[in-house]
This record gives sequence, structure tokens and C-alpha cells, in this order.
Amino acid sequence: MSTIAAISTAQGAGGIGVIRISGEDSVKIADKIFVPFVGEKGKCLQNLSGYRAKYGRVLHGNDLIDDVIALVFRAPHSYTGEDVVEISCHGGLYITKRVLRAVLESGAALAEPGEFTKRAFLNGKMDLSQAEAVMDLISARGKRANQIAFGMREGKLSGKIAKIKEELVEILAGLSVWADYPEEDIPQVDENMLKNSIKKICKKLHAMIDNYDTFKCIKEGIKTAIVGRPNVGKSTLMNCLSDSQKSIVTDIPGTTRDAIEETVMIGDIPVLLVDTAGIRDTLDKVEKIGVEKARKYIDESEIILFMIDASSALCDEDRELLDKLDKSKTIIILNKCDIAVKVDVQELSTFKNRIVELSALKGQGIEKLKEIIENIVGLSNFEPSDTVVCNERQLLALKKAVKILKEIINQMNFGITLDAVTVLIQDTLSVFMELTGENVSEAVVNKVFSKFCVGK
Ligand SMILES: Nc1nc2c(ncn2[C@@H]2O[C@H](COP(=O)(O)OP(=O)(O)O)[C@@H](O)[C@H]2O)c(=O)[nH]1
Ligand SMILES: [Mg+2]
Repeated sequence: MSTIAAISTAQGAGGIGVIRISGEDSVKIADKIFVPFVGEKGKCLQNLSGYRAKYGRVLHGNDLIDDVIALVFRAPHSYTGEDVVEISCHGGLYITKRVLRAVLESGAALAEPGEFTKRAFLNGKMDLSQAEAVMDLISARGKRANQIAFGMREGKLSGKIAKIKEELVEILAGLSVWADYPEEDIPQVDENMLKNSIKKICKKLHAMIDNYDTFKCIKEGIKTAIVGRPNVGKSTLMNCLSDSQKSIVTDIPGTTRDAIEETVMIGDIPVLLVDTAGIRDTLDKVEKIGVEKARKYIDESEIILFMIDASSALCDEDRELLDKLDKSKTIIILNKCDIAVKVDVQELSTFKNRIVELSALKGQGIEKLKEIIENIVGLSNFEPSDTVVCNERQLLALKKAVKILKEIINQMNFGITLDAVTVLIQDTLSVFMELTGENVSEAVVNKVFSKFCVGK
């Protein structure tokens, strides 16, 4: 396999930048551009054993580029399982690119997106589901997402799947004894027991599937729009939650005329918040466009924070707006509670435990809002130890397995032969093998890694 290289740190000014080289010739290539402070240029890195580093300079042609540390990893004890050199230079767009160019001109090929991790998978350093979790680990935004992604990268899904596979293999073994020696004095296959074992497996798979939606919210965030008529305090809430003065707040109705977006962490959930223009009929050309935008955001949002000025009674405008909203995704915010609560809560009884009394100005009631959002996302029933699925590919595989297993039970009720059961269980096993990458097409592998960034 060719030797590849890429900048592995984020692009931009930073304290340190790392250029990673992996493959058979990585150490030789690094030696071509590396001049040690102590020792001779030429074979200095090739003479190093694994996990050893040298301090020196990168020389490209006649240009000295930077002082660097070159760290050598020896196969198979590296991230990719191949010989790896990591050159740490000063971070910065220019320097890292110059070092990379020097490496490429010395014989390495530019790595494809995710190619280092792909090689780690191909060299058996991790299975496919673990490789996929690397991406989640990099992009985790909260503590919980981080913990879960870490567990996935450690191989939690593979572990659970391995157990289920064992159970299926045991079932297969029982079935094959019966198929191979039908005349012998072997007890009949107990069909009820067989069905029960399959049902148990389905239950385990369901637990893994059910947690995925919540995990997806924790990992990708949940789209949330603050909506209501003008001057109820939407922008004040936006500023309070984002701890900034992003939205302009005045006592003049129609201040916010555009949609203002910001990602805020509410507890462990990244909330992709948008502050919208207050919805009303208006002749102002700009505000009108803002109101249209607000309507679009309402449609796209997974949660709507419908804000009411609680210091005065509910008005027809509030009612009209509320009527048009999807109630199942709406939380009612009674704002300005620091003044008074004049709204008749009876009238909002359909929203029962989705009403929050709040003062955006004073930052009161946020805790309760957080609880409600966590409930909607499903965090209260969330079982981190069952959270092992990190993307749609894995989810689909589990769903496919459940479908086949349910089909078996169903067919058994109609007298399917045990031979046919055997075939279907083998099908389930191959679904799992595709999931972990033991038996997977090159196209699937390529698709998985194409979503990675270059350098990972
Ligand atoms: N007393 C009180 N005033 C608030 C509260 N939230 C917002 N306001 C005031 O209400 C006015 C309109 O606020 P703004 O956030 O611009 O409302 P928006 O038009 O819905 O975005 C401003 O004068 C705010 O200071 C609150 O919780 N309590
Ligand atoms: Mg506003």
C-alpha cells in the first residue's frame, strides 16, 4: 500500500500543527526532509525504534521551514497499524502546508478523507463500527456525547453484537445436530424455547435501536425556534440562553426582522436555536420577509418555544398563532413572570407539563425549560449503556436483523421448516458481519470513510 500523508490538526492558527505520514516508506520519506539538531541528516529517523522522537528542522530544497519534533511509530503499534511518522511543527496555515508539501514531494501521496482510519480498519486495529465512532468522538460537543462516543470507539457495539452472534450460533448448532442426525435419539428441537431465545435477542436489539434517536439529538443537536408575537421577549431569551447580546432587544415591536441563529448547550443537549421575527401582519417590507422566514423555521424545527407575554392576558393574536403550530413539538413559555402572571393557564391545558413560567430578563425558569427539553429528547429514559449505535448505517443493520428474526417467529407460527429457520438465522448473522465490517463490500467501506475529514 502507498505511503500517505496529511495535516491531521485543524486548519488555522494554533500552537502546534501535526503532519501525519503512514505507510511502508513513511520513515524513509521523513528522513529526506528532516535535519536533526543532534546527529546527521539521512537515516536518523530510520535508526529510531517505535515511540521515539527527534528534535530537528524540516528542510525543503534550500528552505528551512520550521523547528519540529518527529515522532516515529513502528508497525503494528500505531494508529493505522503501519509505520507512522508524526511531524509536529508550529500550528498555522502556512507552515503546516509547507511541511506537507515537502513530505508529498519526497514521495508520499496525499491521504484521502478518513484514509488513516480506513487503514486502521483494514489492518485490524478496529472494526468498522469502531472506526465510525471515531468520527463521533471528534465531533462530540457535550460530556455525555463524548462519553458515549468513547464507549463506542472502545468497541461497545461490537461487544454486544459478538454476544448476540454467539447466541445465534448456539441456536444454529442445536438446529444442525437435529438436521444432521434426524434418526438418532436426539431430543426434538423445542420450538417454544427457540422462539423465546429469538424474542430475547430482538428485545436486546430493540433497546439499542430505541436509544439512537436520543443519542442523535445529543450528538447533532435539536433544531429549536423561538416564536411568538412581537415584544414578548424572544430576543431576550435568545441572549439569555446564548449568554451573549446577539439579538437586539428594545421595547419597540418589530425589532428583530431577520432570523438569528446560535447553538447553545442546554444541559447536555446542543440546541440549534433560532430567534425569529415576531409574527404579525405588517406593511414593512423587511419585517414581512422576516415573518416569512419565521414561518419557514417553524416548519423545520423539532421544538418550538412559543412565547407569550404572561404579564398581560392571552390575546387573539397569541391564540391565532398557537392554533397554527404543531402542538406535539411546542413548549409554551410564559415570559415576564417577574412582573405578573395574568395568563389564564386553564386555556393552555392541552400543553399540561409543557408550560414554563420564565423571566428571560432575569434568567429565571431556565432549569425547568431544560428539564422539559430533556424529556422531549428522551433523556430521562436514556440508558447510556445501551447506546451503542452511532449512525444510520448501523441503525439500519440492527433494524434489518430484527426484521429477519421477527419473520422467523412469524413463519414458525405457520409451520416453517427448521431448515428454513437455519437459513434465516444465517442471514441475520451476515447482517451483523456487515455491521462490524467482517464481511462487507468495498463500496460500503469506501462510503463510510468518505464522510471523514482529511487527516483522520
Ligand atoms: N420584565 C421583563 N421584561 C422583559 C422580559 N423579557 C423581555 N422583556 C422586555 O420586553 C421588551 C421586548 O423584548 P424583546 O426580547 O426584544 O422581545 P421580542 O420582540 O419578542 O424579541 C424589552 O424591553 C425587554 O427588555 C422579562 O422576562 N421580564
Ligand atoms: Mg426580537
